[in-house]
Amino acid sequence: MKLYIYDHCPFYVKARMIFGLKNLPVELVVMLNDDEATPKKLIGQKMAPVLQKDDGSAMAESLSIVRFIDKSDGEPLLTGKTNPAITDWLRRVNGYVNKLLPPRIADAAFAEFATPQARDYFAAKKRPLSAISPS
Ligand SMILES: N[C@@H](CCC(=O)N[C@@H](CS)C(=O)NCC(=O)O)C(=O)O
Repeated sequence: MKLYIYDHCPFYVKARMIFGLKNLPVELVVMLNDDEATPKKLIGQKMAPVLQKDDGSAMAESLSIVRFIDKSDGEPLLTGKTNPAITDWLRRVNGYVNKLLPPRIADAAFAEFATPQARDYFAAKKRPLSAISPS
């Protein structure tokens, strides 16, 4: 199986963890950030992570990927209750993390930014509207 990813993406980390937890092999494919064709071909939209199964079919949504892989051997590990305190914490943190992280990610050495065009694509997409000067 292949997991198409952006290394900076927290949803990728979520999807990746279940493979580690179950000690299952997966091939990681880092897409260039400006590569719209690959994810659109796989799932019809520009988004990661994407799981490509051995039969060639593709699946989006990190939580769906986690659930699919967890059940794939008939021995699911994620059977406990979810913790509402973590849900609350994520809701609070999401309020500011999306403002703090993108400018730092845009400067970091991730493989999805291997070309200047890919880095510029990310920076342009994440630039806050307030930083765009009127013309
Ligand atoms: N609900 C999705 C969200 C995935 C998502 O938003 N991924 C971001 C990267 S962290 C993305 O692909 N954004 C579009 C883009 O970067 O062009 C999931 O859980 O997998």
